[in-house]
This record gives sequence, C-alpha cells and structure tokens, in this order.
Amino acid sequence: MTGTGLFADDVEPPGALHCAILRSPHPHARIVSVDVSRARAIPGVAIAISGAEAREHWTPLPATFSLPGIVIPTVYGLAVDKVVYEGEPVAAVAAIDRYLAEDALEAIEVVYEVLEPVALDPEEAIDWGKGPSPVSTKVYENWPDNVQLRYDFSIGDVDGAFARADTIVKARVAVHRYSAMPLEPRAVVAEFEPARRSLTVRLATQIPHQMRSLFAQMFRLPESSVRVLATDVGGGYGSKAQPDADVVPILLSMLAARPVKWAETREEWLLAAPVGSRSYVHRGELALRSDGTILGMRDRLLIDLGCDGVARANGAAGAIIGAIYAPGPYLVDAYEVSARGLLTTKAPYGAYRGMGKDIANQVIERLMDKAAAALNIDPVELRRRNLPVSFPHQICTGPVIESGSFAACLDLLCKRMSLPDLREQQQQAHAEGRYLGFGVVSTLEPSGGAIPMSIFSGIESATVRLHPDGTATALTGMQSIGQGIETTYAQVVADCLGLEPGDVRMRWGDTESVPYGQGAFASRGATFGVGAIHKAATEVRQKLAMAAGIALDAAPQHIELADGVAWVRNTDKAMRIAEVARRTYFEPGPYAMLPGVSDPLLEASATYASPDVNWVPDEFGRLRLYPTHACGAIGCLVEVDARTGQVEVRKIWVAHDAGRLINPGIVDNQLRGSAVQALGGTLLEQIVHDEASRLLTRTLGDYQIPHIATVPEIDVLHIETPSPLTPLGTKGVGEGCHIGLGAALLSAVEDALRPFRAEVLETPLTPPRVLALIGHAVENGSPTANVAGT
Ligand code: SMO
Repeated sequence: MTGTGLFADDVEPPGALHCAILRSPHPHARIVSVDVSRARAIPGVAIAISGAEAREHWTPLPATFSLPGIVIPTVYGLAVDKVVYEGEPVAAVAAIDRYLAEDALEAIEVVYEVLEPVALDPEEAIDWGKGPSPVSTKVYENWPDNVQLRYDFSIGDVDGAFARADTIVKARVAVHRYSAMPLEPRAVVAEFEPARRSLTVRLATQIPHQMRSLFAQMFRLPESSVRVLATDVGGGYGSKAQPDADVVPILLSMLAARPVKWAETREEWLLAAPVGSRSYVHRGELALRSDGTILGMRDRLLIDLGCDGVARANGAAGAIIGAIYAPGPYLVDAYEVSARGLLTTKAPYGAYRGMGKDIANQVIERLMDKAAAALNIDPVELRRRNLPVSFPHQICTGPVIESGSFAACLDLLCKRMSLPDLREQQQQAHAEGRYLGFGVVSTLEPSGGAIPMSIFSGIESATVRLHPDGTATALTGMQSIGQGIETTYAQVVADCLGLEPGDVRMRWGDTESVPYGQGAFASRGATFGVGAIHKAATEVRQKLAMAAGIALDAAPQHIELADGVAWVRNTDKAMRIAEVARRTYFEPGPYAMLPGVSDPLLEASATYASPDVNWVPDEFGRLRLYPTHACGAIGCLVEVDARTGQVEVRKIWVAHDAGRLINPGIVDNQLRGSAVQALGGTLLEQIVHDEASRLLTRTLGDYQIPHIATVPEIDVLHIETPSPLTPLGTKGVGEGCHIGLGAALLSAVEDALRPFRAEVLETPLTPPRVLALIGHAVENGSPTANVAGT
C-alpha cells in the first residue's frame, strides 16, 4: 500500500538475464522435435533450451506428498516427450531483456503430434463397482489408468446404521474448478555463482526451507550451498507451496552463470500455475433416526486433479483431508468413504485455502439441510442435536477436537442473525416478487497440518534475541504471506519480555539467517509458529528475569516485566529492561549477570512440536495430523433475482472460536478475507475449459474475482475457548470462512428458491445456472412461482 514492500519482482541484480518460457498450445500432444537453434543465434540471447536438453541437468519435479494410494508421475520442469496440459513449459530462453526473451520464443520450432485430450467428466470415467473404466487415452502412458489417488476408510457398522435408519438422505454435491489469485504471480530471481557452486534463489513462496531442499535435490547441489530468500510474497493461499516452472530460471542461471529473473504474467498464472482447485463431486448419504440422530454416513468423492496434484502441485492430499473430515463436527460413529483423484489434461491441481476442509463441509452441510427437510426438523436444531458438547472429542476418523464451542457459536450466530426477523423479511419480499433466502452452517477448521511422508511434516523453530539496547529481534521459520505474523509474533515476544511490540523486529524468509522452519500453510501460524516463538521468548524471559534479579537484588521469580521496565513485585525497586540488557552484555557482563547459566546470552532458540500429532496408526488405522481445531457457525442472507438469475449476497455473519486471539483485528480480517474468497468461488470465479481441454478464462476479464461492490457487510463475532494444546491457547484461523461459507451460500440460495422447489447442489451459482434451476423446477411441475416481470 505504501510502495515500500520488497517483492521478488522488485529485485534485479546487475547483469541479470530475463527468462521467458515457451508453453504448449495443445492440452495433450507428443513432442516430436524441438529446435532452439534459431533462437539461440539471436544476438542478446544467452540460453535457449528444450526439455530434452534440460533433462540431464535436473531431476524430475519431486513429490510434495508420497502417501499410500498416491501415484507420483515422472515429470520435469520442461516437458520432454509429451505435454499433458495447455501451457505446459516446453522450452525456455534467457536473454538480456524481457522483450528479447519473449520475442526469441517465436524462433523456437516445436513439432507436435496432437493427441486426444483426456477431458472426460470424472463421473463418467469411473465405475465405482469395478474401479476405473478402461481408458483409451492415458495422461501417463506407463500408468494402468488415469487414477492418481485412492483413499478408502471405513469404521463402525455402516450397513447396520443404514438398515436401522428411519430416514436416509442422499445428495450429489459438485463444486467446479477455481483458483487462488494472489496479487503477485510467480516470480524468481536465481543467482548461481559457479566459482563457489552456490545458488541463491529469491522467489514468491510460502515455504523457503522446503524449496531449498527441493532445489538442492533437483540440481544435485549440497543443501548448504543453496540459499532461498522470500520477502514479500504477494499472497499465498496454498498456491505457492511447491516448485514447478519456478525451476526454469534456476536452470538457466546455472547454465549461463549469470543471474536470471523470471516474473510470470497474469495470463501464465491463469493458464498454467498449479492452482486449479476444488473441482470435485460427492455422492454422500446420511442415515438418521426420526429424532434427528445421525446413525451413519457414506461418501464417495471424486476429484479432477488435472494432470497432477502431487509433483507439479500439492492439491491431491486435499482429497484425503476432505474424506477424513467429511462427517464434519457432527457425532457420527459409522462412516465409510472412498476418494479417487482422476487425471485429465488440465493444468496441475493445487492447494487453495481450505485444502479439503471445505470439500468436507460442503457435503455434510448439504446433507444436514436435506435431512432437516426430510425429518421436518428445523435445520439449526438438527445441527445442534448432533454437535459434540464435551471435549476432547475424537471424531470417528481419528482427529481429536481438543476444545470447542460449536453449539454456542451456532446459538450466538442465530441470535445475531435474528432468524425470525429474516423469515418475516423473506415473506414480505416474496409478496413483492423478490426472493430472499438465508442459510446457516457449522464449521470445523483443523489447523497446523503435520503430514507424514511429505514436505509439510509439521515442526517450527524460532530464535529470540534481546539486544544490548533492550530492543529485540525474533527470527521465525514461518513465512509472512500477508497473514500478519510480523505483527502477532512481535506481540507475543513483547508480552514475554515486557517490551512494546514496536521494540521487536521480526525476521523471516532467509534460509541463511532464520532457524529451520516449514513456513506458511495449513493455518499453522498460531499453532506451530506461535508455539516456537513463545517457547524461545519464554527462555529469554527466564534469563532476563535472572539478570534483573541480580541487578535489583531479588529472586528471579519476584521480577515483573512490563512497559520496558523490570521491577520487584510489591516494591519500588525497578530498572529499565534496556539497562538490564546493557549490564548483561557489557557492564559488568554475562559472568556477573547470568552466573552459572549454560547459555549466558539474552537469546534462545526453540523448536516446537505439537503434543497431539500422532503418526502411529491406531487399531482402526487412524492418525492425528492437525494439532488444533477451531470451530464456528456461518450464516448469510442472499437475494436471488428470478428474472436474471443474479445472486446478491446481502450480508454474511460469522461466529467463530479460534481459541485465544492474539490480535483480534487480524483474526477478524482473516475471516473476512476468506469469506470473500468463498463468495468469489461460489458465485463468480471459474476456470472454464472447452471440450478439448482448452482454457477459455485467460484474463481477469473472463475470470471474475469479487470486488468491493460485490462484497457485503461481514459481521464477525468471537467466542474464545482456549486450546489446551498450544502454549497460549491459540488455534489456527487462516482458512476461516473459505471452509464453510460455500455451503451456507448454497443453503441460502436454496432457501430463496424454495417457491421453485429447486435443489441447489452444484456450483458456480452463476445466473445461467440459477435460471436453469428455476426453469427446471417449473418444468417439473412445481407450483407456479410469483416471478416478478414474467
Ligand atoms: S491451502 Mo494451504 O497453503 O494449507
């Protein structure tokens, strides 16, 4: 906002070359030949290279996960034999300026043998009884089929539950493909120094240390020779947590022995960034007793992973998370799920804020609404009857909800929304030919993922230093991606040391200076990140209290630290913390101020691991991969224009419990921001391909993101039930409303369209779809609705 940020694209080392990437115009084609010789001969072009030539210089793109049931393709940063999505990189150029690099791409001659796209609707491509149908066209020819992910889980007597049930409801719930849209697309500045064989990569990433490991592995360099820098990132949301085309400028820098810079265009992002997400279909079933008690659940989940959700992108694991959490927060003992991730010739499938928890929420919340209608029980009441009230509560798939206030959030939300008033407004509006509707859902927000067999294994470290002048520096392995850790962590350190947040400088995003960490994903800032910061700061506090005790002639346990002052409790003996620090370093110095202390500096490093993560399967094969679970309830009011099909969101309400809040302003706006992304994803944003897998939404003119005029007031309320598992009682909150608002919007639109008896189970809720829902309902002989103007 002030123009003082430092993004990768702001940096241009002297003598830097500029990289441009030639991308496939075909979604699926064999590469017959690539001739870069004409491009190479252009004056000012330093490097022009094909995928086949590049292959000897690097390894395939490494997997982000290698969980059981996941198949990892062998693919490179530049395609070698064939391309499997439109926009896949096939060759690259480094030239003295960007214009020349882009122009030189036109001199590269590629001969393709075009293949049939794999564009089948996944539901047609799979027969659940027999497994995948035989396919004539495969994305990876040496694979038996186009299935990248298989996950099956079952617990309890599911068949018995369905046999005993008074009511069974079923729903097919389908969500389309949409994408994270950070302000800054991918950007890389790579500097290889051949004399020292050292590589420095500045890039927009959420995970600097994992990138260092992966770059070292791919380019066969010692990890000690690789430095990764990430300052301002321009937004992450899950989309910047794996290497893909980012490795191309690195290779060019190594070959040219010069710095190489690459900053992709928005069109490249839309075409080929590894961020297509969602794009799934549930077939869910819920068995209930007539009093609303859930007896059992079944779900079949299909995800279209594009060409890859494991190596070129990291989204596939979201299918497993979606399957594990599909029963939501509700009390379900018998549950059976199968998830399959199928490949098509589209761009890679990435993580996007929510990462499967949204997939879970969509199916259970739509089933709850259906069940409420079938049983003639108020939908809020049906939810309340099935929510856990005592904690810790282990859900049937293994995770333990350590604390929560689901029912209280629901009650708080409904009170604030004033549902009877909304019902009245709805009736008045209906009399005027307007269609208002509202929806209410519960949400469960697991946070702080610690996933075995992955680069997201879940530890975090921090160093806290109190300097001789009484200011502090705190270094974190977490990455700032706009979520505000530089503010919240400074608050935590300041509170521990008795300083003001402004006295604490946060450092992150440099693998040569910050301690090892895993960065920003899975809403882990207030779990792992804060855990490490608090642990290190607490150790410094103990030493500071000891030194202050010596200076003030008191026992350390009687020392209070606040407002920059150390004092002896219940006395007027006090000293500025800066003075205690100066004495500890210099006069008289550490031997006098911290006698007998093994680390006599006002500095400490700590690594934090969650006490609740469990990677040893229990007797049912269950794991616990998320240390904290926030909870909440989300509601919204919509108006549907029955003439145009336009859905207008009038208001959004959130009652949320993320444990203890460090900075309520930041938490409120995490919830608001994630709500806006859910609104965009449900109503506006869609990645559209034609039948031949060609992308139609290539600009932000076609791919519509929400803007200020489409965003309503978002009313945020909190309950604070501390987590017993984190040192400050905090829980993750980053994914927030992206988990639940989608289901609430579907519910609200269905409520608005009640006169048409439309079932709203599929996104995006664009005007054509809404009109089709209305038209379909009318054709099916529903009572004639009062459509204004028709
Ligand atoms: S969607 Mo994320 O970076 O876990």
